[in-house]
Amino acid sequence: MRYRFHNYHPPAEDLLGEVLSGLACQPKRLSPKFFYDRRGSQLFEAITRLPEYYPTRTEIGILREQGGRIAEHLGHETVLIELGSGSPDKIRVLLDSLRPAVYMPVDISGEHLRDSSSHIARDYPDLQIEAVCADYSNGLQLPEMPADTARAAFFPGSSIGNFEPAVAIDLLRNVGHELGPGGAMLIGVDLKKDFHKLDAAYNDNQQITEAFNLNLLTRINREADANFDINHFDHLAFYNEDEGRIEMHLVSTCDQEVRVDGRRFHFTSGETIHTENSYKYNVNEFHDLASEAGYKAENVWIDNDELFSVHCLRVDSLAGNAD
Ligand code: AVI
Repeated sequence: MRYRFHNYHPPAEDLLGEVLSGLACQPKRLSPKFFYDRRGSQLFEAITRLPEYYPTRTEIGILREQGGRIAEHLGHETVLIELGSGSPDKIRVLLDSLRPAVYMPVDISGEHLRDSSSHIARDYPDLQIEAVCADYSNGLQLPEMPADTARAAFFPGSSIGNFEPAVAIDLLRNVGHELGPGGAMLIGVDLKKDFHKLDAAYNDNQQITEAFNLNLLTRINREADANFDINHFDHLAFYNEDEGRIEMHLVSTCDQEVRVDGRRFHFTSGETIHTENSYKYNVNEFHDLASEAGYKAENVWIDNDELFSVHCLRVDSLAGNAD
């Protein structure tokens, strides 16, 4: 069997519990991991093709250009673990240059994972695929893999930027434990840059990012028995210079009360739900973060316009906690 699907997806109560506690916080917040139901994953794919959203095509350009060098670092015939099976074009570039023995995409959205990995299975019939539906932000649980096959991780799209730096360090450390000493990680990280360029990437003219942000409420209505009226919330995204991050929020456009699973939450006009952070790092800042997580920085590739970076990290010291 060349294709297997492993379902470690958290039960629905996890969503409900996290939504209830997030809305009880002051300021209110919701985790960005809940963006990715089937519709949210489709909207995110549409975002990656927007003219304003430079990260995806820039990262793919780097992967294409540096395929040979990347393979020298990551090696061939590995178990290639992809965290967040985001853009189908990206992984194809990497599969072509790395030719891994096993491809293991890990994604929180089961529907999206099934769709994308079955397309890969069709186009790469000799590749063993072990698709894992899991929330990797809560510790990485992976199926058994052959002990004698080297492991490499691919963490594309600057998804690491969606975690608070301290959480990002824990996450990278956990992945390091799965890779083992000497294991390699290829990770895409969005760079700090002129804030107009950043603002535009999260406030696109076609308002796809707005639809992506609002879809979170539609999902909660469906899966947590809630009654958000999406006509009474606006998309807000801006670069917070002090924190070095894009923030996304949903702004209540009036005083209103929303019911979630029988509980009532009051919103004043202008009050926001903080839905996402997207941290941006210059190269040195990211090297410091990787080193705190137990990795040595081996190489970094940057596009000519200095928009995006792709780092090769090597597991150096496994000290610290693993979940
Ligand atoms: C998945 N993640 C890296 C995207 C980002 O840029 O932070 C999610 C996104 N949010 C709005 N647009 C894209």
